[in-house]
Amino acid sequence: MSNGPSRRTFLRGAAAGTALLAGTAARAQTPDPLITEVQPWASGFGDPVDAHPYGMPIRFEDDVVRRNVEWLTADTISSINFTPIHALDGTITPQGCAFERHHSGAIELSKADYRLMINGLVDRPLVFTYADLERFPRENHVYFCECAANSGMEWAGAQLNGAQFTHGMIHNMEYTGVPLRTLLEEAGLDTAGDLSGKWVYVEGADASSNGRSIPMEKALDDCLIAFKANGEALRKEHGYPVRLVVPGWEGNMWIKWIRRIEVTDGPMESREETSKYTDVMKDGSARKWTWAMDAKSVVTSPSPQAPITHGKGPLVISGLAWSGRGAITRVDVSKDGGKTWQTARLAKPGEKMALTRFYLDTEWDGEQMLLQSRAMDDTGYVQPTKDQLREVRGLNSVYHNNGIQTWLVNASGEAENVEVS
Ligand SMILES: Nc1nc2c(c(=O)[nH]1)N[C@H]1C(S)=C(S)[C@@H](COP(=O)(O)O)O[C@H]1N2
Ligand SMILES: [Mo]
Repeated sequence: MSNGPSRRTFLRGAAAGTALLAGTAARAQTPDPLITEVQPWASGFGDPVDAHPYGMPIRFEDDVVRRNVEWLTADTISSINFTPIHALDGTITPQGCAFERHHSGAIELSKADYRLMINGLVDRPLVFTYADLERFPRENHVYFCECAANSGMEWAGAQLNGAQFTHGMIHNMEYTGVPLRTLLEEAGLDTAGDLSGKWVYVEGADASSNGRSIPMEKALDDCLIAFKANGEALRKEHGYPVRLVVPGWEGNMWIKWIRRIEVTDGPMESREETSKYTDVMKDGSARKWTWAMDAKSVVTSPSPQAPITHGKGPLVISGLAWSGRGAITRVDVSKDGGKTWQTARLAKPGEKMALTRFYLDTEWDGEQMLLQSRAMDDTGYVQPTKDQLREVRGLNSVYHNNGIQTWLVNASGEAENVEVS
């Protein structure tokens, strides 16, 4: 966690009013018009307060947007786009740039038309309106949602050139909602009784329905029927007006536009949990359930879409780490492809099943780097290398790739997706 002597020099330099970084603007001999001349923004009025009833990012941030990869899916209806994680900081993902994954497009469903049914093995099958849901005690929690296919294109080798594309099927929001447990109890489920072998089957109101089975233990533990994210209503694309939040578990189970919860005697074995979202292993067999997302991390800057542009000297290396099994306790960063490691600084102590921001405040001597990050969680789990994963999983997997990512940063500060073995 030590920043070394150069960081102190840097701060002393700042206090003395000299250039922060070697050789640039502050040392220029010619006067800087941005300092010496009155600028247009200081000689007229800005926008009135009612110019933007709902604010959008300033136009200079136009490139901080979701992007899709055209060849990945046949069309943009059953498709995916990616969060611009290379351009964000902190941990909360603004809804407007949080990745989307739909199997039959994002539907428009109003609060007035919204209904949620609980049926199956309950004493009192119930149908809730949106207004009904608002009358149950609410909770707030920050959780990440990661699609099981995140990094799925990288199994056979480095493929997509950017953290947005290799790791951007993730978002992290503060959800407001009612515990699923509360609603199941309202429907008369005896949560103190013997529920062994019981499951819930959850489905959405869209044409795909995206039905999934969830074991009762998880359903009663921490699942949320959520209607707000980051303080405001969910966006249409994230399931407005109500979605299911399944902390730490693969994004596919986070049913959007949730319309029905059936208590069952066993898993439904739906399409989304049989032909999809299962893992092909090295020997060709398929592993049935892989729900929790194992600990993972990625350096978001520098990275292919966020090169170093400032030359030698102080460099902030930053990234994200998360674990579906608990809280991140430590992240190490390597500049030499995993030969040596330094422990990064966590911006805040890791929170359970939420993104953790890490920083390595360092010096760059202009040398080539093979940048990696390695996450550890409070179960003692250490993020594996891609080769360690492949020993178990082979090359034909799609989902659940949490291997260590490598960026080759060259002498001009540009970065590229590579692999080391
Ligand atoms: N009803 C419904 N729920 C759904 C989906 C869907 O297509 N329909 N896609 C799932 C998948 S595969 C993922 S990864 C997450 C993505 O959530 P997001 O669109 O908010 O990022 O929603 C899940 N819930
Ligand atoms: Mo997904």
